[in-house]
Amino acid sequence: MTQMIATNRIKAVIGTGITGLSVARFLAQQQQAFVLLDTRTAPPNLEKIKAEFPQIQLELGELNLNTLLLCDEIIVSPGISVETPALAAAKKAGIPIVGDIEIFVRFAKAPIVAITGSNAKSTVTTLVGEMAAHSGINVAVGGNLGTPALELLNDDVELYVMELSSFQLETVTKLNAKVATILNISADHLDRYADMRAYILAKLRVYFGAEYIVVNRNDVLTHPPLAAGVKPIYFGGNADFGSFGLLRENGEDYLAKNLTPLMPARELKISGKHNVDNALAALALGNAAGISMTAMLETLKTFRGLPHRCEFVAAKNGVEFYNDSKGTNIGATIAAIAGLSRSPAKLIVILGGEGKGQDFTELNPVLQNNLCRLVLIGRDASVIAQAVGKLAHIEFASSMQDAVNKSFAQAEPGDAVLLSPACASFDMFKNYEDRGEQFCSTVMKLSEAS
Ligand code: UMA
Ligand code: ADP
Repeated sequence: MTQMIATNRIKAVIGTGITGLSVARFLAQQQQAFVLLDTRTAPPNLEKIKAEFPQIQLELGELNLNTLLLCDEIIVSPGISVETPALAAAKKAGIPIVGDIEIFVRFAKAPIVAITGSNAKSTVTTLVGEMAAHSGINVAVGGNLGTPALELLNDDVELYVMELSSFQLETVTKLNAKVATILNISADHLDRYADMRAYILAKLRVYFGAEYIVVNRNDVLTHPPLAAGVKPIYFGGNADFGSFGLLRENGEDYLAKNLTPLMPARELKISGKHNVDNALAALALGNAAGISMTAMLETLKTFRGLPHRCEFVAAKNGVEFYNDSKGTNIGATIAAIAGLSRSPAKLIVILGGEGKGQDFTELNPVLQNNLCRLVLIGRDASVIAQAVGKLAHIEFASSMQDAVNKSFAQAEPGDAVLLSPACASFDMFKNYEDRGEQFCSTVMKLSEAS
């Protein structure tokens, strides 16, 4: 510390996860002095940090306000709230608190496509990234998607496509994106935010300083209250001027820009109506970012989506199985049910896990409008049953194998089985990938009647 105080400009980096490590590496490259803190006593990456930065002052456990007060800027990882008492006190004392995204914006030389929302971020970010790459643009894709922002910085990059979480946006002052979007808003992370208002305000920061903004026509919460002179581009709903929407011509639905058909919706390889919205959002973002329309449409005709997001698994005895294990909140599950429902055939939905205190009565309208049967798993199965019990035929299952078997037993040809839990997975599985993989492997083992 003494040595660093001599520089008179010290940064505090909070968190030793993948963001904190990327910030530490970036600061070291800049020859910028820093201290590293993590509230955990046994945080990740300790060995790496000690090997790469042997001189660094590392403080573990409760954040020490005195250390923070010696710094000229605090760079927090997204997983730690700026409301943490020591951080709030440091802020009150006038020390600026930023995140890795703010630092990234200071150094990024290429335009940024900034994508947030409660759901669909990873899908749309990947799609826009693939569209840009297909059109020959040297594109860097990351953020909340996995590769931390500072690891993407490179002077050769021509376009950054960034997935941003509300946690990352909280500490952004001005993103100055070429184009920014909030894809949709539904309840999530209410264990971190005081209420929905605080969550939405964090998301709205994505628009600060944007040249273009893309908003969801059917979700007013994605519209900035005062668009400060920026004309929004809409996606979703019926095609109209100034929008990317659906146009019906000769009995066929087309993805359209303004009132010009671009491609038939049936040529999309991603399933469900919500993925039509995702395709339209990607087109709107890509168009504003200057990606060639031909390349974007070609990408849409081959992009099969990410694993565990309404992914078609197999058909057994005429029953289709879909894995939407990434459906970890009610909003995602509502979209999956609405997108895959096939009345008069049935949709059997495997639902449940750790409910994160969500209000499952919000599922009632979508269950009422679609012919659904539920197979409930996990810790909060009975909470869900209580909330939706009057509206759906319900069975309980003790494992993924049991859930798949019980679903298959009640399915008839033409029906579909959807794993979309609306819950976190940690009560029964390692993570959402493990849950989805167990679903897929059980489905593949189902024997078909001859
Ligand atoms: N933590 C502490 N004390 C600390 C610092 C962190 O307890 O001092 C805890 C956090 O509460 C959290 C965990 O450590 O439980 C990880 O937090 P982190 O900020 O160190 O996370 P990183 O490893 O840097 O990963 C983060 C994102 N994680 C979070 O926002 C929690 C990753 O998104 C992201 O891919 C990565 O940066 C690169 O940008 C993950 C995520 O779950 C996928 N995001 C949430 C979501 O998508 O819903 C927002
Ligand atoms: P995120 O990165 O925001 O979590 P993903 O693309 O990983 O988004 O998808 C997460 C979940 O949201 C999946 O279950 C997926 O089926 C669902 N989903 C995808 N698109 C939409 C949409 N437009 N509206 C609501 N839910 C969606």
